[in-house]
Amino acid sequence: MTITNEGARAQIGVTGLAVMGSNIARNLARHGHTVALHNRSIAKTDALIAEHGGDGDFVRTETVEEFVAALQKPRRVLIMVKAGDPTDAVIEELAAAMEPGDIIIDGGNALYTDTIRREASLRERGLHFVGAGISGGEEGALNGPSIMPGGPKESYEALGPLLESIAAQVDGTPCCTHIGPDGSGHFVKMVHNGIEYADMQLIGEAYNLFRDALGYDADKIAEVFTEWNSGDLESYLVEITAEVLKQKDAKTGKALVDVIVDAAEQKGTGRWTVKSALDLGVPVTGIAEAVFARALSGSREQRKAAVGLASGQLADKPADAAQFTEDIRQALYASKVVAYAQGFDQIAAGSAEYDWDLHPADLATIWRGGCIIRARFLNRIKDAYDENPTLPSLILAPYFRDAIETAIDSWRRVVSTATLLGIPVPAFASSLSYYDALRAERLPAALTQGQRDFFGAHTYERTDAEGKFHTLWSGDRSEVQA
Ligand code: NBP
Repeated sequence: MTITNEGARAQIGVTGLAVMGSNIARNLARHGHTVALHNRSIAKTDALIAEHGGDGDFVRTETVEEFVAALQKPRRVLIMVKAGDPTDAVIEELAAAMEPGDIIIDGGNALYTDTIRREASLRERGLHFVGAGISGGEEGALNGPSIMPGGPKESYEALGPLLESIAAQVDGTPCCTHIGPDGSGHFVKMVHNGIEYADMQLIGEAYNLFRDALGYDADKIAEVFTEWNSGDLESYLVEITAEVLKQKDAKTGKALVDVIVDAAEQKGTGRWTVKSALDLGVPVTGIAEAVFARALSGSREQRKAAVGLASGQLADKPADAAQFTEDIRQALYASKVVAYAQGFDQIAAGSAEYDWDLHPADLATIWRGGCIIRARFLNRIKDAYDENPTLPSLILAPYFRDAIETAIDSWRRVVSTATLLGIPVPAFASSLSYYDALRAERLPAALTQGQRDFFGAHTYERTDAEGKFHTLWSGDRSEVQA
C-alpha cells in the first residue's frame, strides 16, 4: 500500500505502548508534541487514550501504514517493545513502510551489538537508526528520563531537541546528549545498568552489616540511610533504600523487607556488561560481583542445603556502633568510586574498540538526573573528567584520591570485620582488593608469566631488557630471546 502523509500532523510516533512506551508518549504529549500512537494489540492504544488522552495531542492509529502516514517528515518513530526478536520484527515492518531519511529510534534495552547490526542494515536502506538507552524506569519515562541516543549525528539534529525536551533537567541542562555512532547509546546504557547493579549490591551489603553485625532492625537502618542521603552519598538509590526499609507489610505488620524472599532476579543488562567487559579485557570486578551475588542469592536449593556449614570462630560484634556506622559509610563511598571507575574504564575500552569517541564528562552530566544511578556524586565525576578528559582512572582524580585516602582505614575495618563475623561482603571486598591491586608496585602476575612460559612456552618480558624471552624449561633452563 502506498503511504501518503497528506495532513500528517504528528511530530513523533511511539509504537509499543506497555508501561515504558505509554509513559514516554505521555511525556512527549505533555511537552506539546503531537504523538502518533501504535501498538500491536489495539487495546493498549485505546487504554492510553481513554485514561490519559487529556495529557496532550495524540493520533490514534491501528495499522503500521496508518501510523507511518500520520507522521511529519522526516518521520520519527520510537520503538518501545520487548528487546530481541520483537524489536527486529517491528523494525522490519516499519522500515518497509518508511522512506529514506526517516528515523527509527529503538528505546528498548537492546544489546549494543544488535544495535550495531541494525544500524548498518538500515543505513544501507537509507534509513537512520538510533539506538537510545533510556533510564529511569516508568516514573522517569513519564516525568523525565536520562536518554542516551547513539546513531548518526545528523539524525540527532532532527531528534535531539525533541528528546531533550522530555529528558530530566539538572541545573538547566537536559539529561540527554548525542552519545556517538551506532551501538554506543545502548553500550553506555548497558554499562550504566552494570554500575546500577554494583551500587545496589554495595547498598545491600551495608544493610546486611547493619542487620547482622549491629543487630539493627529495618526502621533503624532506614534512619541511617535517610541521614546518609543528606550527605556525599545522596542519590536516588540511597533514597529509595530508606523508603523500602520503612515500608510495613500490611498482612503481618512486619517490615516488608523481612517478608520478601531474599533471591534477587535480573533481566540481563548486568550480565551483558560483564560479558562485554570480559571480551574487552576490563576488570569490572565490582559489577561482576554484583551480578554473581544475584545469581548466588537465586541458587535457593544450594543455599538451603548449605545452611549450617562451619563458620569458624566468629569475632565479637563491633563494640562502637557509631564508629562502625561511619566505617560502613566510608566503605560504601570508596567502593562506589571503584564501581564507577571500572564502569568508565569499560566505556573507554568500548570507545576505543569501536572508534566511538565517547566523552566521559558528557555521560556523567546526563546521569546526574532522571536515571537510576543519579547521585550528587556524578557532579564530582563530571568535574574530574572536565578537568582531565583522559584520566587513566577515576580513582586518580584528586577529589576521589583524597576521598579514598579518608575512607581507606574504615574500608579495611569493614571488610576485615565482616570477614571475621562471617558476613558476606563480596562487592566491598573485591573493590578493596581491586584498589590494592591497582596501586601495588608489583603483582604476582610475574609468577603467572613464569608458569605460562613453563607449560606453554608463552614467553615473558623482562624488567631490564626489551623484547620477549623464553626459558628452556625442559632443556638446560637457559634463557633465549623469543
Ligand atoms: P515490555 O518489554 O514488557 O514489552 C511489551 C511491549 O512489546 C508491548 O507493547 C507488546 O505488544 C510489544 N511486543 C511484544 Br512483547 N512482542 C511484539 C511483537 N512481536 N511485535 C510487536 N510488538 C510486540 O514493555 P516495557 O516494560 O514497557 O519495556 C519496553 C522496552 O523498554 C523494553 O525493551 C525494556 O527492556 C525497555 N526498558 C524498560 C524499563 C522498565 O523499567 N520497564 C526501563 C528501561 C527500558 P502487545 O501489547 O501487543 O503485547
